[in-house]
Amino acid sequence: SNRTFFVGGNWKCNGTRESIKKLVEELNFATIEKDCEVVVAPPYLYISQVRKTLKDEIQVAAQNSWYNKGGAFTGEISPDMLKDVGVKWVIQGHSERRSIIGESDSMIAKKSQYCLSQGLGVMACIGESLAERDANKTTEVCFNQLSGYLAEVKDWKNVVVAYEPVWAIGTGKVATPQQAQDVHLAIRGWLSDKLSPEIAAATRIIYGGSANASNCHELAKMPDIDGFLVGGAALKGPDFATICGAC
Ligand code: G2H
Repeated sequence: SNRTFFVGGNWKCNGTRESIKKLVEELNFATIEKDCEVVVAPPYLYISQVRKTLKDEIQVAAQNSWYNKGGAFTGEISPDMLKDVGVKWVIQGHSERRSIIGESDSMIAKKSQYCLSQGLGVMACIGESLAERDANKTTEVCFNQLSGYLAEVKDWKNVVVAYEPVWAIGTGKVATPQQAQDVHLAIRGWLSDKLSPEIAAATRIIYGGSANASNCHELAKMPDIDGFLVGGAALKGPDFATICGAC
């Protein structure tokens, strides 16, 4: 396809100044393919450290945001602040935030829309649980979550859809290339129906859930898999670089 391969590293709530210094050194040392867009998402606290030390060809993302300008919102970080420290992307709607923190579709959509309105890109996460898959509700669940975004998001140009089946997240149980491809194709069909065939053809749909340096190549061969959102394997520089090279 003519979609630029996209790989995000989601560091989740991991790291120390010292371990992150080492990871940045590994990433700076790695060769990043020219035709791959690479983004890493450190915990908020370490974003500035990473942006100051990481080479420019790797972009920095946040794992969450507040959904408006700053103000009297104790404990929150506004997208305006993220931009101020050089952040270009924000992960929204990760299943850990949906299920553990209790974020709703509408909250996620509002955050996404505000980030987009400020010129930040959004990695819009969706994905079904094991019970939902077993009940043959995979596409229904994904389409419902996409509809949540659609309620607020007007311009999808800076949106990357991240399909992350919950049963594959951090479990070592990766989706098979065909399982992932089937859902990615369905998502592209939904984008075509609800937005336009042009937007569907241009939107990157990336896979997340136990993607690693050994399974990435088979997954990346599938026509509708345009990259990865990587958790555990993104904490190891050489493994992450291998995944970026799978384009
Ligand atoms: C899915 C993924 C990154 P992991 O959450 O977003 O994590 O690769 O550890 O399954």
